[in-house]
Parts: sequence; structure tokens; C-alpha cells
Amino acid sequence: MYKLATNLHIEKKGEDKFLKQPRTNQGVRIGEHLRALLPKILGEELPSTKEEVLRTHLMGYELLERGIVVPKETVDQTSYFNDLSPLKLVEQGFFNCKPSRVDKLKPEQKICFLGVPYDSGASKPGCRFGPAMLRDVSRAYGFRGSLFSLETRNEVDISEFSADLGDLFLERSSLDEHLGSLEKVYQGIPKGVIPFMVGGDHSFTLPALAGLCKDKAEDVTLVQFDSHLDLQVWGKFKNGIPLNLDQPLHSNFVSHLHSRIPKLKSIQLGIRHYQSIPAGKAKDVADYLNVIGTQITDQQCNSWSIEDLLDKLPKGERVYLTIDVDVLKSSDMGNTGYPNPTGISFDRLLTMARYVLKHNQVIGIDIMEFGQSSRRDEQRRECELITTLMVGLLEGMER
Ligand SMILES: [Mn+2]
Repeated sequence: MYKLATNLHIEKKGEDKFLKQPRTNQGVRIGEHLRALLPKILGEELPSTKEEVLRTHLMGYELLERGIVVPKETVDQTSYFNDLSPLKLVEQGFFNCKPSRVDKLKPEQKICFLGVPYDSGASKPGCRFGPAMLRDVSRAYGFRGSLFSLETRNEVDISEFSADLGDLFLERSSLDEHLGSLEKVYQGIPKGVIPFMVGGDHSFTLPALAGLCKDKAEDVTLVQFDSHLDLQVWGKFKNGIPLNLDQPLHSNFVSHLHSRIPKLKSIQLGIRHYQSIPAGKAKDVADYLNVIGTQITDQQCNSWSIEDLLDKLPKGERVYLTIDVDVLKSSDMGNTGYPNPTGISFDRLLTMARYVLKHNQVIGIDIMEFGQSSRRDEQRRECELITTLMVGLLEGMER
């Protein structure tokens, strides 16, 4: 038996009204079905037919999952909802680190991993498998028990200073609601712990960074390695920025970030030299790119000296680092929605990303858009490439 949760809101969307649970960020439309079945779910009326008994059970279960109703015997709803986290714990974390809930993170855990297995927004799906595959390969990375860096002659025990929050629960809701859930998760991560997200659709970088920037007046720099700008370079422009933004997607989330965090600066690296824009919009797009920050193309990343590239990177700033794996050359990285044949090399990516981590105060990291291949050997090779990238970034972050 169930009772209604005590903290529900009623939300209006157009003609429709929704019963909304802020703790799970999920809701249900208030319609004919709900009106008819809710009294039966709450035990105020008896279902009259066998079919109605079944529907009452199914809907009751659905409402329980969304947090609209709670078990009748629940005394303390606050602690009940603390347990109903939008993150599903995994048995063993990335690089064999311990699983943890957000509110149980300890200060010695400098890094917390989390997976976002979502790809419904992509035209070529597959990256919903990324987090699980990478977690799997990362566990076998130090198969003798620990990792040894040949360069520093030291052990790199990632599990000692990190925890794994599990995967975001991504069913029964829209992308909009999932983005909202992740933002709440990020708002709850204690200061000093650096979240390391593995995706999944790149649009989840939006709630991650927005959730970390509680104070919108603080300076922050987005360092984005990507073959795409992920900016809205279509539609109408006014004073150098888009007049109206489409809903957040992997193709425009950086535009949303800049509209939500006014002091955000961006440096985008490895972007494809030629971009597709609507005809006649070159001036608008060029003005917009100047407002956003700096862009360095894939060809510049490949042809400039490494010193010149490092010189362009931020120093002494608060930085969020996001890596879309399609920044890599497609001969190395084919398992992503939009592989780039003119992409950059693994070595350049790692050198630049490590420089960013070393010379700035990093507040969050993510590696997104890694997907699935039909070829096992290729899959394995690319999983190893990304886990090596992860180790490369984490080495030196222990302190
Ligand atoms: Mn991207």
C-alpha cells in the first residue's frame, strides 16, 4: 500500500498539469487515468475488475519509481528520498575503486567517477554502452593489482583516491528531466571532490558544469577538446549571439552554458577546420565565435609546434575539462557518433589535457561520446586507448 509523497508540486506545461516530485525530478501527467486509478492505488477505493487490479498494480509501481507515492509505512520521507538516488550504484568502480553515494564521499576521495549511459539524442547510437565497457576494461588495467608509471617510477593507485558514484538512472523520463537530475547530483558533490563523468551524450556536460557553478558570478573556463563546436550556429542572431536557443542537445549545449553562466570563457581545441553553417551567416557566426572565446582547429592542433599550442592554453584559472572522443583521428577512434578523419593524435590530446590539469584549478572532467563497435578487436583497442587517456589524466592528480 502507498501514500502520496508530501513534497509534490503541481507544474503546468501548456494545457497539461503534472504532479512533480522535485527529489527525483520526475513527474506524471494529471489526466483521466491518474484520476481514475489514484484512489485505488492509495487504497481509498477497491478496483472493480481483474483488469483494473492489474492496472492499479502497474501504475502503483510506476508512481513509486518516480517518487510520486511512497510505501505507506514510510515514517521519514526525507531519508526515504535520500536513498532513492538518481544514481544507480555499481558493484565495483572504475579502476577497482569503491562505489559510494554522493552524501558518503570522504575528503580523501579527490575524484568521483560517474557514468551517463545515454545516446537517444544521437543519429548513430551506441555511446550508451560506453561507461560500462570502459569501467570493465579499466578494472583489468592493473591486472596484477597496481599500476606502475615507467616515467615517474611510482605506483599510480587510482582506487586509493577515488570513488565511483555509479550510473545515472535513465529511464521513464525525457532528456530535459535527465539533465535536471544530473545537475542536482553535481550540486550535491562536496567541494574539493572532482567529478569525472564518462558518457554518453555530450549534452550532459551542460548540467555538470552548470551544477558546479552555483555562484554564477564566479569566473570559469571551459576547455573543450572536440571536433565540433557544439554551438548553435543556425537561426537568428542579435548583437553577436543567437536570438533563441533550441532545446539543449549535444550539438548546442555550449551555447546553453554561455547563456546560463555569463562569465564563462571557452577554449575549443581540435575543432574541424570546415564547419557547416546556413548560407549567408558567416559574419554572425564569426562574431559569435569571438564572444565565446578561442577556437583552435584540428589542422592547427596537428601542424603547430606543441610549445605554441601549450602557450594558448589557460593558466591559473578555474577550469572544467571536457573531452569529446571524436576529437581523435578516426583511424584511432571510430567508435563514436561522428568520427573525424582529420582529428588529432592521442599524444597531442594527452599532452595538452595534462598541461591544463597541471596549470589550473580543475573543478570537473568528462570524457564523452565513446560508443560501441561491431568488431571486438577494434572495440577492445579503443577501450584501452580511452582508459589509458584516463590514467594519463589521473596520474599526478593524487595530491
Ligand atoms: Mn561534442
